[in-house]
Amino acid sequence: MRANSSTSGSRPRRKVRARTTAAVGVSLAALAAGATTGTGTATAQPRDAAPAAADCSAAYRIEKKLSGGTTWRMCWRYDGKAGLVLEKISYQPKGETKPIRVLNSARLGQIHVPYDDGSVEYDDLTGFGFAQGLMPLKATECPGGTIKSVKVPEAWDPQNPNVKGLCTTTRARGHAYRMQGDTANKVYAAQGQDLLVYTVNQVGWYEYMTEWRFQDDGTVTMNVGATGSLSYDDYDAGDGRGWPIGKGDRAKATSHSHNVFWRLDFALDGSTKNRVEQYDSTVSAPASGDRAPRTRTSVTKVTKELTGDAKAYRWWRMVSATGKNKDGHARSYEIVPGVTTKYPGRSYTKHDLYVTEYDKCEKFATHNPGCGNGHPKSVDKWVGGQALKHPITWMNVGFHHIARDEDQQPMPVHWQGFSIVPRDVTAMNPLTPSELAWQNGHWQPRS
Ligand SMILES: [Cu+2]
Repeated sequence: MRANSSTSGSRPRRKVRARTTAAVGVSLAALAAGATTGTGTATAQPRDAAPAAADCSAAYRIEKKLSGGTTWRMCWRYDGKAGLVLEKISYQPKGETKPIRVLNSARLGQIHVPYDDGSVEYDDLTGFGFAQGLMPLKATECPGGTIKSVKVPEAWDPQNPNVKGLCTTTRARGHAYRMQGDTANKVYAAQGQDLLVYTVNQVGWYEYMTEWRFQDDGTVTMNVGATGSLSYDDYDAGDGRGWPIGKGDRAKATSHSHNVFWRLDFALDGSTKNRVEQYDSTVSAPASGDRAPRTRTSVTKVTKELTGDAKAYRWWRMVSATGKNKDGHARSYEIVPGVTTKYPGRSYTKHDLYVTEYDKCEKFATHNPGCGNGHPKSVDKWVGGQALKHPITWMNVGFHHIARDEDQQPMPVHWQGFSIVPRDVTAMNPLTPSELAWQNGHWQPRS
């Protein structure tokens, strides 16, 4: 089924196009915090499965040992609405004898696109064929990597449901660390390397790149990049406030928002019973006798479903129910929000983070189609005071797109996203060189 634009009445903006048509596009350039860029490449070939990871068949397995000695393993599948879904994601830095499970499942939860003039809004995943718009990638679009064939459910062309559209590759990240040693001629330095997993999905005039970046230091960054082309049908700026694109002042591109949701199902050390904590710090003026202001950090245990708002000096972490690192500290992953413009126009986009108790029918943050009658359709309504035994993390990252002349043509990729960063998953930097492995805690210099 092709994108259904009937909901926009006489002004369809989700233009239906043949899959062979190349799309072009525009978007503001603003790299989301946490995204690291790099240009280096290396081969990412499927390796022989370790027995521990062999819970999906070879065709659906992604496994890569990165140059720093870290191995990421996961399974993938392709959902008829969510598109790429990564499952059973584990991280094994050098020095760990077995993979450490991080996530049970990681996927998009919605791309919500409301237009500023109030004429229309889109739920791209659940309503406009995001998954069916999977684009085939050429080898040059997956440099140094492997492109897997994806069978698209409910493909628009049922005779040809297979699309070579899933790229796995590696990319250089630049310095992982640098440290001057005790002697002037000894420098400890390493270049980081990331595993990248991505697809491109066309929705109307836009193409969305869904990128998952698994770093050799344990960080995972998920980004959606909007590219393709500004919507041809959206140069009317019905509110008179769009941005003029092209000569003079006639063709005003209508401004709009892209509100992207991710759904993460953590399973640290293999258990979904993760604990949620929120940290807040307050800074107070110097007390008499102090030379500087004081900062106090406090933790709030989040035991019930949460509606969270990012702000300075606030962060959250998911804590393992069972696992500790070699220092005896509970393993956890910190949630690091990216740059966002929170859209206040809908109840579900009013907050940055939602943590809900697992319910198997709750798959999409808005316009959720899977639950029965009477069950609310959006994530904000699922936060209802239930105790968290199996918390599901929903992150909302918004971008207000006021088009600019540079958005044509094609539209430069605009990224939005966030990261999860290991906190005490290993006892030291997972990339620590062996000569420094003894320098843990309040160590004494050796003479
Ligand atoms: Cu846009």
